[in-house]
Amino acid sequence: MCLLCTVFVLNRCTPAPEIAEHKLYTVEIKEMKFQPAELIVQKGDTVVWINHDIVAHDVTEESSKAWTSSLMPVGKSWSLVAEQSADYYCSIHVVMKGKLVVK
Ligand SMILES: [Cu+2]
Repeated sequence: MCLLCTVFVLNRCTPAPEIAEHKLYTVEIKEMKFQPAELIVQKGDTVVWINHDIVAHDVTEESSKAWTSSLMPVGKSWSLVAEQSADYYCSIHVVMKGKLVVK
């Protein structure tokens, strides 16, 4: 059997794509903004917010405060396993808004 055929046969034994590992996404907080402001992820992926600004912020679900990072001092990060889409904001600086879209 040629090498390519061997690879093909072996690949067929690997797990199905739908149980592939979950991904990790990062949202930077900089200059009073979430960057990127809108993030599209798959359910079960992890999103990490990192405060790279010069003041403290938080990351809070906007409509019902379903989740919050609590106060994130400069240099700190907080993570969430994405379960459903949400609009979020910084409850200290309410003009700071972001969107998480869970597919
Ligand atoms: Cu803020």
